[in-house]
Formats: sequence, C-alpha cells, structure tokens
Amino acid sequence: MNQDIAAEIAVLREDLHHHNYLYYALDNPQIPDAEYDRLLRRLQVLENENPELITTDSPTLRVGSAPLDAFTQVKHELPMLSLDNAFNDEELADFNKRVIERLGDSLTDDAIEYACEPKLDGIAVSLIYENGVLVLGATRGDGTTGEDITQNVRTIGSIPLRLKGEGIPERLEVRGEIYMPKAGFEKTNKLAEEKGEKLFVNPRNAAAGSLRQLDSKITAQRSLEMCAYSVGVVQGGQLPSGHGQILEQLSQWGFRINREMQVVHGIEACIAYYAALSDKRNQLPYEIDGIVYKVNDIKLQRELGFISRAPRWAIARKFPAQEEITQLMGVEFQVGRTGAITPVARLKPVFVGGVTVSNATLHNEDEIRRLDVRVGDTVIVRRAGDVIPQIVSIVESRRPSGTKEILFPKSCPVCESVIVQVPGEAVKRCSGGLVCGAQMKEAIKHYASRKAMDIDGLGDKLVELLVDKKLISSVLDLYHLELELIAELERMGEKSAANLLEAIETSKQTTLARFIYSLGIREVGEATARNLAQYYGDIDPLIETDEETLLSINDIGPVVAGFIVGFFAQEDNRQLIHHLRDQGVSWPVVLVQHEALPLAGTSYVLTGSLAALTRDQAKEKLQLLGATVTGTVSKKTDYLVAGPGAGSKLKKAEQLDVPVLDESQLLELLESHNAAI
Ligand code: D41
Repeated sequence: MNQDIAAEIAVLREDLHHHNYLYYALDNPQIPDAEYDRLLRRLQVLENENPELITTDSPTLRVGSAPLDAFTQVKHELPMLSLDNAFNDEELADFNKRVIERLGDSLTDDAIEYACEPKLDGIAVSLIYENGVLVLGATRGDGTTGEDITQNVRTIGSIPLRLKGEGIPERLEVRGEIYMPKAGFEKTNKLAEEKGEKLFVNPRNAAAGSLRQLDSKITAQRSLEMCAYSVGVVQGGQLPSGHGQILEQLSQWGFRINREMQVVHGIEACIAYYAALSDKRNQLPYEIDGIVYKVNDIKLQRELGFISRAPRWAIARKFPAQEEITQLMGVEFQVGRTGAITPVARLKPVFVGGVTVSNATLHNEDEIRRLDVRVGDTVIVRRAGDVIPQIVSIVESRRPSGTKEILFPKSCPVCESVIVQVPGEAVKRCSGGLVCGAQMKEAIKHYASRKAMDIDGLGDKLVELLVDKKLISSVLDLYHLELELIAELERMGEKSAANLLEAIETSKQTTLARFIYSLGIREVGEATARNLAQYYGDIDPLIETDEETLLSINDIGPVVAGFIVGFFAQEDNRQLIHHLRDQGVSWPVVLVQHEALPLAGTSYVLTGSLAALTRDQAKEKLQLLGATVTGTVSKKTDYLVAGPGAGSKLKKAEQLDVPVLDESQLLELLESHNAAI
C-alpha cells in the first residue's frame, strides 16, 4: 500500500516538475492551469497523509511553508560582483577599447564577441543546487553576504526545485534576477488598493517587498519570476566555454533565460542591439533599466579578471532613468470632455524617461490624499513607456518648509458650475455640460478627431482658437464657418481657410459608426460605436431604442446602456443630430433584418453554468439567430436558460411563469437551426 502511495507521489512530482518546466522555462504550457492545480492538490493530500514522504524538492513547496522569525545571513562562496555602468555610446566604446587593450594590441575593433542581454530591474539572487536539488536561495546583499530566502524562492515557478537533463554538476550555483512582470505588478497593486494597503511604487520595489516576506505563503501569491544570467560555484561537472552556451545549458536544465539574449561581434553591433531593444522596451512584459554586455568567451573573461568588485569583462549600458526627483510647483485643474476634473501637477522641468517632463497627472482627490502631496514638495516622477508621467511618491525627508495644501475647487474652474461626485466614484465632474467652455472645446475636438468625423486640419489648437474667438460654440457651428473670418485668424490665411472648409465639406460623408462615436456619448468608444452601427443600421432606431435591446448587443452592459439611453433622451441631443443631418452629414444606411432571423423577436436570459459551451458562447449563438439576450428576467423574457447553480433568476422566472430551458434543450434548439457547437 505504502509502496503504491510512494509511487503515485513520485509520478505526480515528475509530472508537476515537467509541466512547470514547460510553463516557465519554455513558455509553452501543455495542460490548463486547473489541471496543474488538481495534480498539485492531489500531491498535497498524499503528503499530508504521509509526511515521512515529503522531500525538499517537492512541488508542494511552491505554495509556501511555515513563516520564519528572521532571515539568516549567508556568506557567498564566491563574491557576487557588481556591474560598472556606461551612460552613453562613448562610454561603451571606451569599455571595448579597454577590453581590447588588455587582451593584446593585435586585435581589431570588432574582434570581440559580446553576449548582449536586457538588464532586468529586479533583485539579484544566488541559488545553490546539490545533486540537482535546490538547497539554498540567497539574496545578493552587498555581494559578500546576503540573506537566506530559500523558502521564498521555492515558491517561484520559474525556479526549478530539481534540475532535469544530463551532465548536472554535483554542486552548482546559478545566479539570476528575480523580477515582477509588469502585469503582475498591476495586479499586486490593484489588490493592495482594494485592501487599503500601501502601493508599491514600481515593479522592482514590489519584487523586493515580496521576497522580503518572512511568510513565504505571501511570496507565493505574488507573480515573481527568475531569469538566470550566470553561474558561480561549479563543482563536479563541466560547463561550456561561452556565456551564451552556458545560458543555453541552464535552459536545458530547467531555468528560464532571456530569449532576447544575443551574441554579437564588435562594439558597433552592441550599439545597434541597444537601439533595437530601446525600441522594444515598452512592449516587453517586464521592466528593464539597460543592457548588460559580457565578453562571451569564458577564457577571455578569466584573463580580464576584475577590479574592486566589478568584472572588467562586463558593463551595463543604462537607459535614461524612468524616475527622477523634482519639485511640485503648483496644481491646475483640467476639465475633460465628460466634465471629469483632473488635478495636473506642474513640475520643475526634469529629464526623465528620455524627455523633459513638466506636467504629471495626479488623477483625483483620493490620489492627492494617498500621496499626501503638497505644493512645494520634493516628488518622485516616473515616466515609463508612453504613458502620462505620474507622481509615485513624495520624498518626506526633503519636504521644505512652507508647503501648501492642495485644495480641490468647489466649483468648475472653467465655468463655475457645481461640481458633482457619484457616490463610490473617485472622479469629480463639472455639472455644466456643454455650457462649460472646457467641455465644449473637448467635445468639438473629439467630434473633429481622426477616428470620429476626421476633419482634416481641424486640430486641437485650431478648435481652441475658434472657440476663444467665439466663431463656434458647438459642432453645428462648424458648418456655418465663413471663409473671411477664418482667414483672419493667426497663422491661417485664405488658402488654409479654404482647405479647412473643404475638409469640413468632405467629412460630411461619413459612416454611421464614426458618427455615433463622434457624438461623445460616455463610455461609447470606437468598438461600441461599431457594434451599435451594425446592430441598428441607421441613427433613428438607435435614438428610439431602450435599455433592454441595448443590453442584448455584444459588449454593452447596464452602465453604457444607461449612458446611451440618457444621451438620446435629451431633447438638445436629438435636435443637434437633426440639425447636423440638415447640414448634410450623412452615411450609407444598412438594412438590418433582425426580423428575418429565426429567433427574431424572442428574448432570452442565461443563468447558472453550462457544460458544453460558455454562457458568452451561448449568448453569441442565440444573437446570431436573431434573439436578444439580456441579463434580467422580466415579463418580456421568453425563455430562461438555466444551468446548475442558477439562483435568483430561476426563482424570478418561476414567479413570472417564464418557461425554463436546461442545457440539453438549448443545444437542441441551436441544433434545430444548424447552430450547434
Ligand atoms: O538582468 C540583470 N539585472 C543582470 C544583472 C544581468 N542580465 N547580468 C548580470 N551579470 C552580472 C555579472 C556580469 C557580474 C555576472 C547582472 C549582474 N551581474 C548584477 N546584478 C546585480 C549586480 C550585478
């Protein structure tokens, strides 16, 4: 009996190690996560019942172990070196010169082979494997001494608990960077926000904070990964003679390595690699702060050696910093198209993320409170990728005297209308609507924009000018502009004025989707506008529609449906559409024949779980047959499709005598219309 259990445990572990490797090292999972979890749970049960069979490389350690009182110090057997930095191409070229000079004058400029790899922004660690089993994980610390974080590293999926394959040294130290991918960072911070906890300022911080947990169960819940970048101690085994090949070998033993790594010849290729990766930087799923270049040949590395803790054979070429310190000079409040009032920080200009930044968003009042930021404060600004610069924190120790509290305005800073706030929402809005000059300008800019009516040459600046000069106060006025008046505007002239009028004229021939989008209904983006256009075919049926019909359209939920109905319920908006059409704004009308479809005019609600298809798939199939599918049971509902787990909707249907179908009846129905799965 015990033999059987031991055998089952062995098979489970083998399976779990294998799928873990496929998932993390090869990025190529072959079973669903749920199946992996089932295997892991089964192993957990067997180990709980037979604790004598637990081993230090069991995949169950991935979920975390009993909390520690403190971390113990670990002295590294070989020091973990640091990296010298190069901040521009010249410093990188100097590095190459030094390498060549040391290795012998006869070498040409492009003689050296370099391994180029992204410099991950995380925490450097050392992992010791004995006979292929992970026995110790430690932070780099100061390079000489770090902390024992073995329990924590065991929870990280991309760190093998047991190596696989051939030729594994008896004792092997693998070094690498533990980091939190961008998506995991967002998720971690979202959870922290929901729990009212302090947010992490960046992924590196989040990785460090997650590794520093004495309770490894917490670490297990954070999305951390490790990428191997070199080896330390190697005993009782041989490694290949080039850095690139060593990484390849580590990958075969089960480690994740960076697939962006490339071995190139000479410094020019290194510079080209930097440029290529800079372009790719924002698309990478993890943050990097530069490129690491390493002389590829291990023999040459030995020859070059190191000076005071940094190898002579490697260098980090840093990207421009994404975070900088500056000062908050003031806060302005901007009013957006929907009236949302956004506090915008005016900063002492600072070079960050490759550009000079003088504004950053402060999002809303809650954010100002969360940051505890005051005018005059020393702040850390962050510009990562193409997103709007943010203030991530203040530097409390550098708060000058005389800072001023940031007061949120009581009325709209543009039109002085009352500011309103929906309970539970963080945004405050101006209630002025199109009376508000700011909302008016934004509405016109949106109307004219490329994805909306696409009025060529009518950019943001010109809209502001036209409104400020009182030539227009609504989109309708665009169609009454006079050539002479436009021509007199700054930087316009006859020709530009004529071009603008021509563009306005041309833009009148549009599509229904563009027109719907250009109306600027809240939460109606391009995709929703397209769905609406497709469903209704023309504007009149959309104007007359109701929430129930809207809810039956793909991707439209109760909130958007409410905004749409609310928009067309306003007489002003209906009038505006009427007048725009009078001015010649038009689109090809598409005949939609919902009536011709077999389930036209019938209304379905889906509840509970289905086995053969998801609820969304069922919804789509019913819609394709012309049915409307809504979320609430009412007297108008023709059928409720109820799977296991149905609750209040089923009760409601029974109360209202709405017929109920089970899954097999639904499948029959679909089949009878040749729409089966
Ligand atoms: O991605 C990294 N952060 C990274 C760090 C990397 N790809 N390679 C590295 N290589 C080294 C040497 C050359 C010393 C083996 C490193 C680091 N060191 C390093 N990380 C923290 C200090 C040094």
